[in-house]
Amino acid sequence: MKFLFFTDTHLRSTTPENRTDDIVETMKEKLTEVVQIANDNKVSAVIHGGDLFDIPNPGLGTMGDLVGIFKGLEAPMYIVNGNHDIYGHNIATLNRTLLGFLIAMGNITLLTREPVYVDDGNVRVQLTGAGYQYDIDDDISSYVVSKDNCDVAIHTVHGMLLNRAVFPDVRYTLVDDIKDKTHADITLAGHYHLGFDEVIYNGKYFFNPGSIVRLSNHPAEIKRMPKVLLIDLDSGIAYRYIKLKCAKAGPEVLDRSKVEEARFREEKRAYFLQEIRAAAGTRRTDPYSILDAVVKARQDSEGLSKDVVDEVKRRFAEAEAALKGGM
Ligand SMILES: [Mn+2]
Repeated sequence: MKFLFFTDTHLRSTTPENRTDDIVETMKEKLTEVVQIANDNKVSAVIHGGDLFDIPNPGLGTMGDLVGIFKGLEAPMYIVNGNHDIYGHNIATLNRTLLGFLIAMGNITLLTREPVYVDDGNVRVQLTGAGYQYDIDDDISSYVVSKDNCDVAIHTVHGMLLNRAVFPDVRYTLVDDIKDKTHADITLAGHYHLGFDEVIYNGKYFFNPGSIVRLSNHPAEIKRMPKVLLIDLDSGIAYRYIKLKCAKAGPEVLDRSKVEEARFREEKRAYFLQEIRAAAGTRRTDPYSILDAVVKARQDSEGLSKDVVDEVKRRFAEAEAALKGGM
């Protein structure tokens, strides 16, 4: 029985400044190739590691064209939500997002701690998952699952799982922290776009093949080629990475000359304001408690300093004024 894993597609309608291609066309090609790989290998299920979308509610026209490509899949698709799929890093908002809508419609199945079983009569596989939530890396609980009534347990998470400590300022979880605790035979992670080389420990496997789209022009992203992971469970655990043939070399699609710190900050600010507006739209009565929740989520996940928080609050006041103006 085979499974295909890919992650962090960040489907979006607009091309980031630092990319020289048309990202929607590029994504169509990539998703088409992923569907082809899944069908050619006759996988039993496709698993997405989260951040299917770049924002919780992207434009339906473009997204219809992109998500529609998954109709070509001959196997069911499973997913965990990423931080970009939800509002304010809060999993409780999932039902208000496009991903939540697709799950409600039955197009994609959300993986949770409640196991789903895939059984071909030869191998019985348990699937569980933990989507992104602002406190996911506060402790290891989201990464640890039990294994019941199956041959192989696969657990999928969207969190900062790393094979070694690379970030001083960001919360993360190391494979070393969970490898003795989890009973999953295979742990699949999304979130960290660069991915890491698989870790194999006492018959347990830990993977993050990296995002299939290179959104930043970080030097490591320019070198990296997007890939998916094919897992074969017919006799033991075998796997191989498949590089996407349609993916162009980094220097062809990523433009270093447009590295502009200010522009990056502007994108982050626009994204933040969008979250505020969306939250204010449904809980209009108390925007400041929404602000506090969003800021706290960001503080927890990104370790924001007080200066940054104060600046956020100042900009919130501006945004609120704009909202009252009917923007
Ligand atoms: Mn992501």
